[in-house]
Amino acid sequence: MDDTTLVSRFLRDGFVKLDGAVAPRVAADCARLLWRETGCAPDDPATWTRPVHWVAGMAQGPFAAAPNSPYLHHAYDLLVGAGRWEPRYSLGTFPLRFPHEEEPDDAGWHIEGSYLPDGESWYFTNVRSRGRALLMLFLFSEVGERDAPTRIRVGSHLDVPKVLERYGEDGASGLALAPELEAVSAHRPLALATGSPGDVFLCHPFLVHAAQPHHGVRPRFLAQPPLLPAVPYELDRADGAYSPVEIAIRQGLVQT
Ligand SMILES: O=C(O)CCC(=O)C(=O)O
Repeated sequence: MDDTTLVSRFLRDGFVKLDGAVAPRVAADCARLLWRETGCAPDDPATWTRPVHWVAGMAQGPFAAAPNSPYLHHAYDLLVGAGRWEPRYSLGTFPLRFPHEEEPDDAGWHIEGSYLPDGESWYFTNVRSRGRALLMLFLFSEVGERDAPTRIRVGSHLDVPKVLERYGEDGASGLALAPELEAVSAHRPLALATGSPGDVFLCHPFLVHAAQPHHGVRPRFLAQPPLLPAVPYELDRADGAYSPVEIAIRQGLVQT
């Protein structure tokens, strides 16, 4: 995909899928380490006793390599701006979903929070996406439509800024925002984050998305870490040097 297409799709849809952004051997090593973390056996469904295993941060070599391919660095530069993001040498927050009759309790529409104000227990976000440059989805298993792919509301990143604007710099928690964000983005078409190990979805931090129950047969391995900002996003730049993430927020703020 050329740079212009990548940026225009991101602006329009709120995400862009980069096929093979992580080398196959790196992705396979990540998957092997994740299986070990679950204590489940890949070839023995009898050991898959829970609908979701949450794995926190992983920083072994393959997880340090995965977010740092030249292709991804170039895409971060295009979407966030050169010098405006922090390299990361780990991946975090893996919802590993297993085929299961039990419904998971974490499948609602939402955006991610990224900072924790004093005394709060849920992460917050604000209209400048404080603390988060991008939401990223790294696939570490083959994910078809029946393998509980993440659901995405296409273009919903444009519906969120006006809601967040009302909460000012303080922002609001992902939990408090969820019902309203679900309502304002309900008209958006649905996309599914399907693909192969090593594919990466780079998403606007305001993209409304949701997990879903897994009624298929193949466990679904995914990381959904943030790309962290090196400098805060700005919505009023004297030099007009807005990144695509900022351009989309500004578009959302004037959308009728
Ligand atoms: O598991 C998924 O498909 C997405 C999970 C998610 O969005 C979350 O828990 O924040």
